[in-house]
Amino acid sequence: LYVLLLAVVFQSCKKEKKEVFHEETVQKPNIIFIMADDHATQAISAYGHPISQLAPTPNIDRIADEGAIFKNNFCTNSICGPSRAVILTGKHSHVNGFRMNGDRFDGNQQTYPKLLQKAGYKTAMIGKWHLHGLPQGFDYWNILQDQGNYYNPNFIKENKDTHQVDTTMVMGYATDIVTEDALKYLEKVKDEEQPFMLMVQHKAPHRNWMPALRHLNKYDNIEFPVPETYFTNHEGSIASKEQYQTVYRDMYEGHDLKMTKKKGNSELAHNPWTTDFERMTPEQTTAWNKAYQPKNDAFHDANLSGKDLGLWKLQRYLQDYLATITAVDEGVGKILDYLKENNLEENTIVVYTTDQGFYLGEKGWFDKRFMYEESLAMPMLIKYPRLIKPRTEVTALTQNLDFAETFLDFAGVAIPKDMQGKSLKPLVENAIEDDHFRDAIYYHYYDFPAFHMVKKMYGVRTKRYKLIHVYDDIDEWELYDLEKDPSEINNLINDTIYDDIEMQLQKKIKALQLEYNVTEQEFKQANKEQIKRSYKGFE
Ligand code: SGN
Ligand code: CA
Repeated sequence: LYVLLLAVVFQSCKKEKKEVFHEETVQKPNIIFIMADDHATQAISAYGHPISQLAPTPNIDRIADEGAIFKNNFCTNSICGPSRAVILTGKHSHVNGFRMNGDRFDGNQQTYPKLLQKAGYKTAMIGKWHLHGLPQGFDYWNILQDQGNYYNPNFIKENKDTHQVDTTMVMGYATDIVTEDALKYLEKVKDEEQPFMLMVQHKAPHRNWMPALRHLNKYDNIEFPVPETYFTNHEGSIASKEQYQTVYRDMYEGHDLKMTKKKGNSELAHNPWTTDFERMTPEQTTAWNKAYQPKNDAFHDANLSGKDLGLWKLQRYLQDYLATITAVDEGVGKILDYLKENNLEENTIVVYTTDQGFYLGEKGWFDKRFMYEESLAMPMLIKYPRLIKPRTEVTALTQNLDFAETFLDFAGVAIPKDMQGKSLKPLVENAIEDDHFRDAIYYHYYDFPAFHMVKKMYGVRTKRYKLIHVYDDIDEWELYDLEKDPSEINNLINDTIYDDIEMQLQKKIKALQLEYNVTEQEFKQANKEQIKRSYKGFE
C-alpha cells in the first residue's frame, strides 16, 4: 500500500510539473517597441548602405544579428503622426481618421496597447507621441510635448495621485532622458508577474538634428558619399520639381545647418525658430559653441558658392543627422544590456523601427512624404530569441500596418477582424514563403498644402514596380521600374513598352482600394486659396 501511495504521489507530481512546464511555454512575451523619428534605412548599418558604413549603428544592428531584418518594409503614409496612428490601430489613415500631422487622433478607438492591457499586460509609452491628444491604454506614460526639443525638452506626464496632467521642462538631452526613463520603467516591472509592453519613442534624428554634447564633433572628419541624384533636375515629375525640401535651397542655414553669420562670432544665420537654441543652459551653449565655432570659422574662410556650397551643406547635414543617431544607438545598447543582465532576454521581443524613411540628399532632399523608396522604406528589426533565429532576413512586402497584429499574435491575443494588416509572425518563424505574403502595398499621402509642399499622392508598389498618382492641384502619373531604375528618376508613364504593366498596376490599385475600403471621398482637391496662403509661409 505504501509503495502504491508513493507511486500515486510521484505520478501526480509529474503531472503537476508537466502542467507548470506547459504554462511556461505559453508564457506571454514582453514587448519593447523602440521607435526613432525619421531614421532612414540608409543610416542603419545592418541595412548595408554606404553612408551607414561610415556611421555605424552597432547596437541597433545587434537586433538584426540576434533576430530578423525586414528588407522590404514600408509605411502607408510617410509622415509622423499618421504613421504612429497606423502602428497603434493596424488600420490605414482613412480608417483610423488621422491622415496628416494637424489631425487629432481619436484616442477612444481600438489600439493594440489597449488590447494588450486588457489581456493582462502592463503597458507604457515614453517619448515622442505626437498625436495631439493624451495617450490611452497605458498604465504609465511620459511624453514629449509636441515635436519635442533636443535639449531640456518639456515632458507631459500624468500625476498618479491627483490625476492632473503636468508639463515640466526636464534638463538634459532628449534621447538620454527617454532611455533613462525606459530603464527606470524596466527596473520597476522586471519582477512583476504580468508581462509588459513598453514603447520607447525618440525625437532623434528629427529636424533640426542637434547631437548630444558628447557627439558634436563625431563626424567632423568624415566625408560622406554624395548621392548620384543630389543635383538632379527632376525631369518627369512635377511634384518633385515643386517641393520645398531641397538641402541646398530650403534648409535654414542657422536653425538647421548651424551656420553662423560671420567668422569669429557664434550668432546663428537664418534661425526662424529660436526656441531650440534658447532653451539650452549657458553651460550647454558654451560647449556647443566651442564645438561648432572652429568648423564654422573654417567654412567662412573657404568662401564657398554654387555647387561647392551645396555639397558643403550636405556634409554638415549628414554629420549632424548621423551624430544624433549615436545617442539613440547607445540607448538601444543600454536596453539590450539591461535585458541580458536581468534575465529578461529570452522572453522579450525587441523591435527597432522609425515612423517613416528619410532623404539623406537623394534627389537633393531632406524630409520624407514622397512615395519614393527612401521615404517609403521603414526599417524594421525584431528579435525574440525564443522564436526567431539569428540573422533571419525577410524580403516579403510588409508595412507598419502589420505591426499591431504582429504584437497581438505574439502575445496570443485574438486579432480583431477590423484590423487591416497581417501578422508578421509566420514570416519570422519561416512558416510562410516571403513571396506568398503580399504582392503589393498601398500608399496614400494627404498633407498638402503644408510644410515642404509635397503634393497629395497615392499608389502601389510591387516587388519590381511602382505606380503613383499625384493629384490635387495637378493630375500626374508616375511609373518606375525599380530593378532598372532604383533611384526613380526615369518616369515610364508614357513609355508604351510598359503599357501592360501599367494596366496591371492600375488594377492592383483598384483591388487594394476595395480591400481597404477606400471611398471616392478620399481624393479631395485642396482649396486653391489655402494653397496660396500656405505658399506665403516660405522664404
Ligand atoms: C517639423 C519640421 C519639418 C517636418 C515636420 C513633420 N520642421 O515641422 O521639417 O517635415 O516637422 O515632421 S522643424 O524645423 O520644426 O523640425 S514629422 O516627423 O513630425 O512628421
Ligand atoms: Ca517622423
